[in-house]
Amino acid sequence: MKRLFLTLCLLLALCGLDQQTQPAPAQAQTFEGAYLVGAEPGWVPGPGWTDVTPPALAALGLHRLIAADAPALEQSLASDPGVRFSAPERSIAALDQTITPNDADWVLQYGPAQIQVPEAWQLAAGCAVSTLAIVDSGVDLDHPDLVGRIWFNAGEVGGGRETNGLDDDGNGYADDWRGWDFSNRDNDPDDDYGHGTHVAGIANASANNRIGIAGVAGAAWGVRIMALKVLNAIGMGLDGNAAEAIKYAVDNGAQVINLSLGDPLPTPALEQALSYAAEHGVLVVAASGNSGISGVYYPARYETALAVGAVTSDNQRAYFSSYGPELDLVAPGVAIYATVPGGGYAYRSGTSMATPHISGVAALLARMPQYGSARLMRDALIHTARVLTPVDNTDFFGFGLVQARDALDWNPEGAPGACYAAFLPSIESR
Ligand SMILES: [Ca+2]
Ligand SMILES: [Ca+2]
Ligand SMILES: [Ca+2]
Ligand SMILES: [Ca+2]
Repeated sequence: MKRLFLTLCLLLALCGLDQQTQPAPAQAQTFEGAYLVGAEPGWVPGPGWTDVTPPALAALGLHRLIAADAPALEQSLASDPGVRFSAPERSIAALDQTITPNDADWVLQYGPAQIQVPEAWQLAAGCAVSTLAIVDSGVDLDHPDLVGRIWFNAGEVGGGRETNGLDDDGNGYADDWRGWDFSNRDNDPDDDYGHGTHVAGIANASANNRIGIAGVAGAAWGVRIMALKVLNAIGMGLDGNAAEAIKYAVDNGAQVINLSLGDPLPTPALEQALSYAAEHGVLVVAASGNSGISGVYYPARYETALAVGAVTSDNQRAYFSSYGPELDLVAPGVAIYATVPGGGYAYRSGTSMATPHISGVAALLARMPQYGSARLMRDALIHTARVLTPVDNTDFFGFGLVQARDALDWNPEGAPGACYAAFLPSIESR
């Protein structure tokens, strides 16, 4: 039998570039409790009111009035013949559908805003659950920004089933209550290398929990990471194990699979596994490679994968991003700040980091009934991408930069956007 045990090279990660900074917001002057009055020319307010009208408002025939006990004085305005109307000054809100999460390090994250993620969160509240499989070096399951975003296997949880040595749900794996380690053949897919934890955080770290970062899908209730370890403590693995992990993900309910790994050579085992995923409606999102030259890596290169390249914060191709006609989309992948094992955070760069920006959006799509298949998710992502193609560089950018909000809003079948009405109750202003 022909041996197909190719070694998968990790699409790694240069790190530690410059930190991004943002100016502090200006302190606004407030007029809470003020009244706005429209009055005849030459009108002056009665006793008890202080007129704080700026010239531009006065030119509109308006007065801004404040008083220590304004409600008690309101009647005097209503009965004043020189007053055409009066009303308490009201608050108005921006209508750009942007949510600013309260995570401490949000200011260090340029990626989500670059691909419309805050706008998308308003569309993606309240929907069904979805599961995103991270086939990688494992995940730090105890990381404070990931705990609560991890998938558990209901058939292996409770009553001691986690540790009884039995395959309680009959899926072929004993005690696989929180994913599986295909690299060491055990039930603990913890991350001893650090790559998978970073990828998982980009896609789905808890948003709006005040700490660390906000993952792309991290503000949406019910998005879970299935931790499947196939890369070992030095970031290497076997394509047979990765194929097995993909089969596991499909069979155990994942709708989206993130593959931030690959190799320049074809891998028929992964091609077969990707076909299995496609047949079952599961979307596979894969990194294009970090060679910096033409030639998309496998398995991203297969038609059954959505191949993802990396761009900078200026939407330029990252110098390392492998390109070619098979490239489908691009996403931010340079100096990405995200979770690392041990509860920390770090910067990393790579097409590995671009890929979970898109698998995270796909995990949001997967929760909406109108995107119930890999084909529809793929079409939504591709047809709404922002074209980044000056002249004829489609090989660099594929269909362009993923746009989370537009993808969620694409709605190809004309079915109702079932999740629009529900706003995210966990989001609060800073
Ligand atoms: Ca089992
Ligand atoms: Ca068990
Ligand atoms: Ca293990
Ligand atoms: Ca967070």
